[in-house]
Amino acid sequence: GGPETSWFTTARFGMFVHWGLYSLAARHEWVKNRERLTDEQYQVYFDHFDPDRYDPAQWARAAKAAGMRYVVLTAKHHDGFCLWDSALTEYKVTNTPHGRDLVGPFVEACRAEGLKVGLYYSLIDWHHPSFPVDGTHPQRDDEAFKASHADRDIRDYQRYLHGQVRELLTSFGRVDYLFFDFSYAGRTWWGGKGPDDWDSLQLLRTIRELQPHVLVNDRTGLPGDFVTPEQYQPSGPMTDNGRPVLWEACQTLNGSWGYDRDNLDHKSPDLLVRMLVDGVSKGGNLLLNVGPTGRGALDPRDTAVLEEIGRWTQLHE
Ligand code: FUL
Repeated sequence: GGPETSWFTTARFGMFVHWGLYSLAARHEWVKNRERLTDEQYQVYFDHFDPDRYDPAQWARAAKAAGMRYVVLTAKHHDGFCLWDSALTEYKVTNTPHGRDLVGPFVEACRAEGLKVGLYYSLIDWHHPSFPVDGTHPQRDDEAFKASHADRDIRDYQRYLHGQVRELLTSFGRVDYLFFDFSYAGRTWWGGKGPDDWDSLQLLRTIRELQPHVLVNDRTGLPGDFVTPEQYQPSGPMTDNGRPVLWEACQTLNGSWGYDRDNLDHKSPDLLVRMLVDGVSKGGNLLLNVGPTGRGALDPRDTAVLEEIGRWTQLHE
């Protein structure tokens, strides 16, 4: 058969993990864009990336105890840094001081706790030499940079992205879920990109061929297996042309996806439980985010909230 949806519709609750070089900067995963950092300025995080407290078994236990049934890890976010030993780039964890793949141990830890495995892959890439300098790019206002990189060909990048997705689906065993991020075709002022830019049609074909059961989200610019309202709660069951669709709201704990050290704006466990119940009552899932530190540890403020939520979900298991 095709995409396997039954686990997803009974799971209801999952953990999103945003983790990468930006976790060391500790001020939002869009820091490279927001502060218009150059590759050279951003390199400091690569040179110091050595997550000595990375313990995916602890992440998995925390997710399980909170009542979550799946975990989704950012294998690559918009900054282009890869958490696995990709053969297609040097911009990867195995070339940092840490020197070891992070995705494999993550997958094993989830499996050991009986959790489904999801991977996030950013279509946007602020490091790849062929990714056009569009309105999301950190150097978007640097006219000289733009002029000297005007010949970037997204088809080169397309080959890279397709190759990397193939790696993710052939190196770590079964993957249950893929979250691509994102098409922005409507946003012309960003130099909007859509399915032709990513060759999403071929991408989805490759995915179906390699792992037919995997669920794919709706951000490749083509319809996927589920839709992904971000940081809002839909007002009712979600539909597409009048037909019900699978959906999953993704929500932050404090408005930031990446570790944001000085952000004290956590949602309360009470509010989060209400959001979970609200979504489930409308037929949806909640993918709740945590942002581990640059050293790989869960933020104690996040784990405290997860433990509280767990006290509620355990009553209702
Ligand atoms: C957005 C991204 O730009 C954010 O950084 C985050 O990953 C969120 C889940 O999706 O579109």
